[in-house]
Order: sequence, then structure tokens, then C-alpha cells
Amino acid sequence: MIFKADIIQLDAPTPWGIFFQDSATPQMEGLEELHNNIMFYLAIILFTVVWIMITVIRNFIASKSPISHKYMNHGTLIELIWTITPALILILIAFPSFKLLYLMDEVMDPSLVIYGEGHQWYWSYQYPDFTNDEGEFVEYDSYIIPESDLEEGRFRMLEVDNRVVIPELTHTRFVISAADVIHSYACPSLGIKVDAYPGRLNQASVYLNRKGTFFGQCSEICGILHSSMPIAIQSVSIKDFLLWLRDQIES
Ligand SMILES: [Cu+2]
Repeated sequence: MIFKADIIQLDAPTPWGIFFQDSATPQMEGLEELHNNIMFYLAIILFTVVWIMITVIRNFIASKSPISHKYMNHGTLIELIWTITPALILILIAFPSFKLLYLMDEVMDPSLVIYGEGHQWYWSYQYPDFTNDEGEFVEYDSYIIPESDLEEGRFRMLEVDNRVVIPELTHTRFVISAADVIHSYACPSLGIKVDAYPGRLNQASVYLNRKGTFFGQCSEICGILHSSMPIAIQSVSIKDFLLWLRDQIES
């Protein structure tokens, strides 16, 4: 099924892309904000330390002042300053970080559950909220599309035959596990990275605030075709989701 919302913006890796992909969830917005916050402190620290080092080298070089402060052992004030300031900066970074960590951990009243299972080497999905007349769940496997079968404009090593379809503006719970070895379910635009352990269920919550196609990859070295089990997530309107669901139940 082809969706109208099949447009790709900055939701996939780009050549030389060193910045984040566009965020599609409040979680990822939070992560970007934390990153920007930390980079602010980081830039200040970097320039201050570089400035101090250059000043020291310029003013106290052996040829210029060979025995400056030869008998100084302690400087209580300066020691207080260089101990307390980094501590304060660490606290300033830690608080927003913990806040985000615990907010992301919380899964609140999801309207939809998607069960994803890692296999060597593909992902399989199940929508346990929906069954057909025989009582079977909506479930399917999601394999990479090999380079030879790739259509024009599709991503190499990222496109799959059956994407995960999620309605936008819906609280969704991802339950992740694995069938054989450890995999990891990761999608940068969604701000999720969940380890997939055999015999263990891990969860993540996703609230997509727009339509789009988002790509991720298995993020735990899981065998020879680790790079060939990509993740493609399609965010669609509720109406398109229901149409897709009907297709799945009838087929
Ligand atoms: Cu894997």
C-alpha cells in the first residue's frame, strides 16, 4: 500500500550529515534541546580552557619568567573556584538530563501497542490490539529490499518490504524483544533506541507529531547481516492507518 504521506524530508541519513535528523516526537525534541544546552556549556569551557592555556604559555614560558611563584604551594581561593565551578556546571547539566531520562522512561496510557521482534536478520512486527475473524493478530515480517530490487529514489540499505505503520498524534507503545541474539531497535527521528533481548520485553513510547517516513537500523552488532535489518516507520493519518489495517486484516 502506497501512502500519500510518502515524502522524505530530513528523516533519513544524508551525505555528510553530522547533525540530528529532524525530530518527529516530543522525546527527540527534548533530546535535541538537551544536546544544544550541553553544547552551550561545552563551548564556554572549551574557549576558557584554551584561553587559560595560551595565557599561561605566553606569560610563564621559561625564557620570560623562569621562576615565577617558585615558593607557592597553595592558593585556597583559586582551588575553591576550580572545584566549585565544575561541580555547578555538572549539576546544571545533570538536572535537565535526569528530567528527560525519566520522562522518556514513562509510558502513559498508550492507544496502540506494536510488538517488534529482532531476528537474524530481519524485524517482525505484531499489532496485538487487532485480530482478524480467525482471531489471528495482525503480524508481518519486514525484510530489507536488496540493492538490485531498489526503485529509483529509494534508500539503499534502509528500505524494507513492509514498513511499520503508525497513526500520527497517537500514543504508541513499542514492545521490543528478540528471537535469537541481542538486537537493538533504533530510529533517530523518533529518539528511540531499545535493546532487543531474547526472553525479555523492553518498551518505549512514541508520539509522532507529524506524518513522514522515518528510517533506523539495528544498533547492536548481531551477526554477519547486522547492517541488513533496517527499520522503516511510516507515520500516517488515522484514516490511512485504518485503511491499511483493513488491508492487513483482509489479506
Ligand atoms: Cu540486529
